[in-house]
Amino acid sequence: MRRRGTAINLTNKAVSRRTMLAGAAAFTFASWLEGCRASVPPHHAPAMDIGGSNSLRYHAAAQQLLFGCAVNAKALREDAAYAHLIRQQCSILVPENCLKWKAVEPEQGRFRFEDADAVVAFAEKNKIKMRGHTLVWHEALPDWVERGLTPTDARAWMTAHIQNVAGRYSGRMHSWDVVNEAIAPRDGRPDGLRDSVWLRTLGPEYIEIALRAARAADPAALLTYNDWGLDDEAAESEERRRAVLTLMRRLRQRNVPIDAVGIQGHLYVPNQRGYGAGLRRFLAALRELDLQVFVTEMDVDDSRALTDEAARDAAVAQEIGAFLDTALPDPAVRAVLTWGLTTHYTWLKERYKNPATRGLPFDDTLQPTGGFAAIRDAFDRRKILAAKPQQVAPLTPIRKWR
Ligand code: 9MR
Repeated sequence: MRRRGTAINLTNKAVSRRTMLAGAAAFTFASWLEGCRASVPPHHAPAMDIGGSNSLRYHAAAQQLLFGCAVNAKALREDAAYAHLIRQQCSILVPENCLKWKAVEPEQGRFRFEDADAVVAFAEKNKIKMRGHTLVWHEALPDWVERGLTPTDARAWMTAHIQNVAGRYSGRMHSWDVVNEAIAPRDGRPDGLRDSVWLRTLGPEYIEIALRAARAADPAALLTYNDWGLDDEAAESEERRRAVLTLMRRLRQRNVPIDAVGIQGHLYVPNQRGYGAGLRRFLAALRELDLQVFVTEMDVDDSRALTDEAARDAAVAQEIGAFLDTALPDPAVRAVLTWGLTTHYTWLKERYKNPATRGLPFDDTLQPTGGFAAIRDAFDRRKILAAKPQQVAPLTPIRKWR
């Protein structure tokens, strides 16, 4: 995303394009390169000013929001430019993979905390908040869990896992994705719950067991239910929202600790469905249940946008703008995280066989994309609704828990 006449941030000082061109003859390319190396980490320096008061974290904070991203632990260790960008842009981080069960407890009782410890230490050193992701999910499970689950073991193993993992970072996490992706109306259950290994072994109560264990392990963390497919106006998204609300109401009725819902926000283009009343009603209903909302994993699959870079940028920007403009006015929304910061490290490339993706705020060379500008502009446009009770769509009748 290049704008005419914007500043070029080469040495952490803003230098106008004209000044740079005028001075270009006065020094050699080699001396210029040397100067850049001394002041900024490798990769290209951004072509627009994105630091300090121009950063996403700053624009988010002005609207009482946190901005952050999923972080790749290995890249954080090895790529100084990436680490620099994270420090500059983020007020909250979530490890993309290293706190998943398979990564953190590959064998029963043997924990690997090195990567997560390093991410948490980085965050604390830089005064960045941390989210944990994720304690109970049907994916990223080690073989020993999948192989051996009996109802007795499942309960004991899940509780021990949560005690060990959430307990290790107790008091240091802003929030935890305690249960991830438990809704799947397509599986045909009346309560909309996914027919997962946890549900089959423990019944719907597994969600409650996990949340209670998480509260005991880390009483300060905001306990979050996190899911995808909750954003647009498609009929299936509305069905998924309804199932989440039904679950949240049951949890409240049963006094189960729950503080927040994570709307993942994996968007795609082109998407004719748009964002509107369904999402707004969902947010209002969550707020009335006294739940906070985090946009936890926003990115845009642009694999079907078979066009050039500028057209992809425009499509991604439009989609992000439309989604955030619908979500951000609700005061329940407290944070926006993207699933990755730069397309240099993203699951989108592999998953959608799309090496040219522009679906994150920064591209492969750490230049801001159309998505960067769209997020920042959407933050600037935020007008928080007065938190008065809203007209909420009737919910699916509450069924018996078991
Ligand atoms: O981006 C993650 C990818 O690297 C992993 O291989 C995958 C399986 O663990 O999970 C991806 O992240 C997912 C997240 O944990 C939950 N919501 C969907 C994300 C994208 O698939």
